[in-house]
Amino acid sequence: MELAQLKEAVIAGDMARTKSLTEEALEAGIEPASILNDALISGMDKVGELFKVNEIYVPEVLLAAKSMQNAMGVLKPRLVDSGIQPRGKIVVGTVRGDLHDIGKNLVAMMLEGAGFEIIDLGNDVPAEKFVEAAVENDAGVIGMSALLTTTMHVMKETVEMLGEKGLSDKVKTMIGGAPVTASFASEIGAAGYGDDAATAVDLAKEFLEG
Ligand code: B1M
Repeated sequence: MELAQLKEAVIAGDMARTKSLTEEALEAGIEPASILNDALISGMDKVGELFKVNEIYVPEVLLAAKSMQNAMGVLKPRLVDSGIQPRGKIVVGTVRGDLHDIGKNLVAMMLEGAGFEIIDLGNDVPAEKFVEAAVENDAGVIGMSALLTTTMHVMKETVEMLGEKGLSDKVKTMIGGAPVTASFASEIGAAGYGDDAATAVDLAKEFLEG
């Protein structure tokens, strides 16, 4: 059993094969951490790279992310057993008034694929809920998605609320979604703007790992 085959299965978005190869790898005695890092995460990193340069598109990314999640279902209990720490915690959600969650789900899956622990608040999330969840879970990043120009202001409210509570240094904000821009992010004082899910992963690494 070669981890390279498993990595290829993730990149190809082959859900059934990803799951069965993960089971095989565990049965062959390969360390869960190695399966995670050398096959699954490394496969998703490649997917992120291909996505960034438009060699693959959203449907392929979703399939790869689903495959990764399938494999994580098999791997998670074993990872917990072996005491692997997640890379850091991130609260994600689509802002209040906004029900578009496809992009947010993609970002959440890619972040999970990169080894972060995700607290997904779903959609229609008000500023106070983002802040409360970050405090309760001791998360270092809040990731907000908005697809409507009329809901982007909730991102500003969240950034301001963090500032009022003196949490701006402890909890970084990253924002994204079709109408959101880098200049809007700097205008409202968000720590980062992600044009796509792969950029969101790069930002999270930067925020949580320096
Ligand atoms: Co709606 N919708 N929609 N819609 N919808 C848009 C956004 C719209 C641009 C369509 C249009 O008119 N051309 C328009 C918004 C106009 C505007 O505000 N300027 C619009 C509208 C008007 C509406 C309604 C008001 C329609 C109505 O009822 N009259 C209504 C609003 C409902 C509500 O939210 N309250 C509505 C409803 C819906 C559906 C429910 C039918 C459905 C959503 C289903 C769902 O999400 N579960 C829907 C859809 C599918 C769309 C379009 C067609 C596609 C959105 C999508 O999923 N894209 C959209 C048109 C468009 O964007 N082309 C549209 C794929 C997704 C992977 O991309 O979300 O951009 P995206 O995410 C990307 C990046 O933006 C980035 O990474 C992702 C991957 O690259 N990203 C982040 C996203 N979040 C990020 C967070 C990050 C970092 C990166 O850090 C945390």
